[in-house]
Amino acid sequence: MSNRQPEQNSLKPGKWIKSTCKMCLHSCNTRVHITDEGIINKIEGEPSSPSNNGRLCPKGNAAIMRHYDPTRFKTPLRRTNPNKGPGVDPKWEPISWDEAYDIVGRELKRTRDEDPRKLLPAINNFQKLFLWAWPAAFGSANFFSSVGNFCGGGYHPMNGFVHSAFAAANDVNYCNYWINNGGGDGFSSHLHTAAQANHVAKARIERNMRVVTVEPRLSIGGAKANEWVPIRPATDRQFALGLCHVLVYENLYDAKFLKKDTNAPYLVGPDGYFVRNENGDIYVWDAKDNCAKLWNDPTLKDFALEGVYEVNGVTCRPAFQRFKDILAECTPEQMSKVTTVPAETIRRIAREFAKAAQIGSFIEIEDRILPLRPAAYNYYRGAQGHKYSAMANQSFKLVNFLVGAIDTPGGHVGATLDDQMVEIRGGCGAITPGESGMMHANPHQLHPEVPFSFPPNEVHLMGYFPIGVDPGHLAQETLMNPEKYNLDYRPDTMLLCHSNPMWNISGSRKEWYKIMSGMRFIAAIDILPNESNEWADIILPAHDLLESWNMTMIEPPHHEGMCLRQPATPPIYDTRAEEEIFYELSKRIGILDIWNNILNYVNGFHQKPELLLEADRTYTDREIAERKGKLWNGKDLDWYIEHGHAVTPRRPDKWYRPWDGMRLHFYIEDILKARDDLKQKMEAADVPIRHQWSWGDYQPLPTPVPDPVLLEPAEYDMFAITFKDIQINFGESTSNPWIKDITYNDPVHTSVLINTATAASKGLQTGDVVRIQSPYGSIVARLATSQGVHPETVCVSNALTRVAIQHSGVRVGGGSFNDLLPANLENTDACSGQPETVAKVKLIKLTELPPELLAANSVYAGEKGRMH
Ligand SMILES: Nc1nc2c(c(=O)[nH]1)N[C@H]1C(S)=C(S)[C@@H](COP(=O)(O)OP(=O)(O)OC[C@H]3O[C@@H](n4cnc5c(=O)[nH]c(N)nc54)[C@H](O)[C@@H]3O)O[C@H]1N2
Ligand SMILES: Nc1nc2c(c(=O)[nH]1)N[C@H]1C(S)=C(S)[C@@H](COP(=O)(O)OP(=O)(O)OC[C@H]3O[C@@H](n4cnc5c(=O)[nH]c(N)nc54)[C@H](O)[C@@H]3O)O[C@H]1N2
Ligand code: SF4
Ligand SMILES: [Mo]
Repeated sequence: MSNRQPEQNSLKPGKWIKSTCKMCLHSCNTRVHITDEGIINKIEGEPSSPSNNGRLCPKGNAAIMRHYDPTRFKTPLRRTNPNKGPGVDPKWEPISWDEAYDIVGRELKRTRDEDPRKLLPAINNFQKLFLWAWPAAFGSANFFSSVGNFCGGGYHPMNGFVHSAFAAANDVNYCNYWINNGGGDGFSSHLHTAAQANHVAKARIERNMRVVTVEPRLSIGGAKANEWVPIRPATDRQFALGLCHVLVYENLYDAKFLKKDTNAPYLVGPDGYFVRNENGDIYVWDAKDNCAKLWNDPTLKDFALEGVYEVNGVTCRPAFQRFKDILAECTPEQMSKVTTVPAETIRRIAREFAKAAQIGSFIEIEDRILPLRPAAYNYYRGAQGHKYSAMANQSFKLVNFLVGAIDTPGGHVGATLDDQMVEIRGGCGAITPGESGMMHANPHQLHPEVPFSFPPNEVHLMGYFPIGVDPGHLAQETLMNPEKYNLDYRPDTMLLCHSNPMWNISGSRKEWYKIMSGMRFIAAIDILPNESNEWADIILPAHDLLESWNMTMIEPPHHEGMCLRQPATPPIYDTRAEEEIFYELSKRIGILDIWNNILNYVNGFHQKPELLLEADRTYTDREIAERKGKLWNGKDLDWYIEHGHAVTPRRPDKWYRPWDGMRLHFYIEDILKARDDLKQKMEAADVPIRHQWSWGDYQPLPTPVPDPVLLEPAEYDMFAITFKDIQINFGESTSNPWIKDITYNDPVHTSVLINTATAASKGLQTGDVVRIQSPYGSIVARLATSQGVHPETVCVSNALTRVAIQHSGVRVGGGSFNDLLPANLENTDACSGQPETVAKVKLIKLTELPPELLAANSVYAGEKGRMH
């Protein structure tokens, strides 16, 4: 099956070129057929790629329809309508590039001269991570987006702590028992979907790998799983702690691994810090000699994991015992009350998982004898996107820790963001030794820590999140209450590139619109109209993926190597490459040298002097791409043009236990250090907001404390959740005719789904129109019922969440899902910056669709009175 070769099924004569998809942030290798007339008429998966193996998802094929989308931005545009608002026609007027650059360069320079912090940037192209660094060259550490934070606020720092990696995934090569908790991995979304779906399917066919999907909704992954476990939203941490309880209290854990490869035996004092000698070395307890010893004492006979001891007058216990104490309150029965998952199911899954993990087994791979642990707990956005996100992430990791399945064949394995950066730069993702035998923890996977400042330099308060991912949504909180946060400046300029914050950030649209209205100047680099760039003063139109150059690292987990994007046609409109636009703006603002310097650093070019960018020159997308390719394997662009990619299976030494000989952080003392360091800085600067800071969010081990969303008033008796799907990229690709065709004929994407019995108990039925009301906002939708939904859940597809914009192809839904979510401190993890992404809601039946939803481009258009 995997050897199937794509066939030339195009009738017209032409040629194939090799390239890389970017209809989502992943990077499937493609081949593109271009007719002799220069028309792109087919895109297929590139068969030589071991990653996606000649396969694509529906979005990949549909890139053609976006390329030829008549609504694409075709020239630079200037707004002529001074009135701005959602859905308000900017009355664009085409202008020349010279004029556009003059205006944007002048306005950005003015802002920078006044105060660079006045710039709110939203630059989100995942295949060109180096562009994310441009605001640093400008002098602004603001971040006006939710990218990386809505999905991975706690996820990325926790992967940094545990694996020194950006992400993580189960090892499909050996795993036999795959728990999928709130993530579409291998089925519909997350890490390299189209590739991973193929590998997961093969593992199931060839090895009978069992898949257990834990989700409030019968997702694609749930429907295809061996077992679907419906769970109450925002209670995944409690489910994982229930599993941990069983693994620990039934002695189903890998004691050898915990003693030898983790800090689980390290002794912790009552303040949560490790007990150290005067040199800072950490104590453990020798269970044989019954005395305290330093962690590296050569006479150590057996590391105690349990017990309470006294060392130098301090009462202490091993980190493992601390966790066991927490777990005493996490019996399956107790966790069942929170999660609604039956206690016997939690118990059974824990036992099955431990059995499948084959604790004590080994496998030889490339002359290394490695522990084999073919069972792993995988999770993502849905499971971790909650207030106590750092704790949630750690609880999922601990399920893997307990059976020894961290970075082992078959287990849960760290995935780096870009191997190029890891190897060359020695930066994020690098594995280096830390103190007392532990691996150095590396929570900063996207950019270096933003220094603390008071008054705060960043409107999203990044300096107050020493181990978090930029909480862009907090800009609403601070800009609406600037005195409370002592903001000593007001941003008035926005630069958007490949980002749609008016769609992607949580919080009230009304408030966001006020913030947008307050901008003196907005420029947007984009290819299509969206909810955010319709507020722009100037549009700088970019090439699309079929007419530009790029070089990007293949998405993890199982492969590595660079992927080339090359133009299939010359640009069909008067557009420019993003690289060129940023260079031209840098030149005009006077930061060209800083920008080249930063590019050298973030791309690792300084490692090979011949690749270094000169300070006073501009470079094309092609030149940057060529350098990145050379840095990886020394091959020039011609080689990549011929081969398309340098993708190979991931080297096992990078993939399995790259930290061998160091101990992993089972217990994360660094979180307490970060808390106390921040506390001390806030005290010293007398930051008033410190009294409202949720210091309790910083925990070295997870607890079962309920997330605030669970404590909303009882009248909000259901949970609204949102989700991605294989054919849609956020809500974005729903303007594409091929995608629309498969999306808007599927009740999952034309109506919100609730459980059949719940509907009956509320006197609701399929076809009814409801207002979905949270304590923070509301949306309107048509209902459909299904047994594949947890009884308390309302499922809102991203395809229903677009709001009125200047793109005739976008079908609007009944409002922005993110209006239902709070953008406040109470619902943001003070440790990681993660916002809550589910909302408590109540359903209010309406007698008919509001008139605006009967408009021609609404999902519901023409559906008045229609029943599904
Ligand atoms: N096809 C496709 N692939 C993508 C993307 C895309 O838009 N489309 N986006 C990319 C990006 S940036 C990201 S961050 C990843 C995201 O990848 P995922 O994490 O897989 O994406 P989501 O669909 O947001 O969330 C996963 C699931 O969580 C469920 N869910 C919601 N709330 C809860 C909850 O409280 N508990 C549990 N257990 N489940 C819950 C939803 O039903 C959903 O099916 O995907 C990446 N890949
Ligand atoms: N309700 C809800 N909100 C969410 C999510 C959700 O699932 N539901 N997911 C969250 C997550 S995980 C993330 S990461 C964010 C994502 O949020 P965004 O990054 O804003 O999402 P996208 O829609 O992928 O991209 C934004 C815009 O990029 C433009 N674009 C596309 N291709 C190109 C290109 O080649 N060049 C340029 N210059 N522009 C291009 C398109 O106009 C698109 O509207 O949203 C978050 N917010
Ligand atoms: S998963 Fe689909 S859209 Fe994303 S890169 Fe692969 S083929 Fe393209
Ligand atoms: Mo994301």
